[in-house]
Amino acid sequence: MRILVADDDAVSRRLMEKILTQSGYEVMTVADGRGALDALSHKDGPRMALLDWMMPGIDGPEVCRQLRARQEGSYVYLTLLTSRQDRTDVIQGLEAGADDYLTKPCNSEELKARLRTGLRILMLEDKLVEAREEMRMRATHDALTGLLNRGAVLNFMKVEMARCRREHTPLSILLCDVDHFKQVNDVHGHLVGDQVLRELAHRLKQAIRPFDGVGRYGGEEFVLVLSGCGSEQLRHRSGDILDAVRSKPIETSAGPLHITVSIGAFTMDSLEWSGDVEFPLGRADGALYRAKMNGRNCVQF
Ligand code: GH3
Ligand code: MG
Ligand code: MG
Ligand code: MG
Repeated sequence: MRILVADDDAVSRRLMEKILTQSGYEVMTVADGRGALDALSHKDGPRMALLDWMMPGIDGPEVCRQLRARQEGSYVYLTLLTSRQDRTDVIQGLEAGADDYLTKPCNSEELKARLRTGLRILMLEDKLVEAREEMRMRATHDALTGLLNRGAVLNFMKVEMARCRREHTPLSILLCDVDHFKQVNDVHGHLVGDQVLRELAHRLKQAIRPFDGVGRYGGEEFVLVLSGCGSEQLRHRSGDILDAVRSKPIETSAGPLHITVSIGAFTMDSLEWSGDVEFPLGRADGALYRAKMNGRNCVQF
């Protein structure tokens, strides 16, 4: 674990460095609050810091205050070091955002024990961040395919529609439905059906650009949002998507399966449409119906 020591007194700095290095910490030292803020604001900066209270310029509590005010970055465990023993100071320090404080000269065993507490808190903090991220992923992604789920892709579509309207650029949406998918399930079973959906999702994701969106709309239906894609471009791009699916069979535990999709596409070139997603989805759905009627494995606009 890396730790930052900020102290304007060179002797204190060296003493701390010695104690901490002996306990296995990788120590970084700075002589003032500005240096501490710079080091701790860095993306890969230390996650623990011992901050002298009194330093010229920015003092220890002010470092705490400024660090806590920032929105980004990982949590840093902050310990203030003070030679003062006044209780109001301690309260001030903690209110400024310090996690702990120690009075100088400090006992090296106490220092180590308190830093171990800090390490435990950082571990809990990391677990919390991880759990929060996983919850966010689960709320917005489909468990089977890993694509955006219905709610999230419709939300993406709404945001893109607003942006394209603002910037006067076109936007295309595609509804993509697997042809005769029920047969895959009926003949080979649901697990094989699931394998097909997963690979299909992968191919669709590969076929779009990083700033486009793709999500699972329902069962074996996907929705793609192609930002900046007008009707001319859409002809090529939707053909590419058909090809991405059908160009080679999908490997499953029941052997390779030749899968095709039908696509209903709709482009919003005009600025006249209202902002809701229902209208373009309805139009794409109508086009998808025509694609199915037309014999499947094709795009209709
Ligand atoms: P069409 O070409 O007209 O679209 O025919 P289809 O058989 O694909 O259409 P239909 O709507 O009759 O069947 C869709 C099937 O997709 C039925 C449903 O059991 C299956 N399905 C939906 N979600 C999943 C899933 O998550 N896994 C699997 N294996 N099958 C699913
Ligand atoms: Mg000092
Ligand atoms: Mg369907
Ligand atoms: Mg289908």
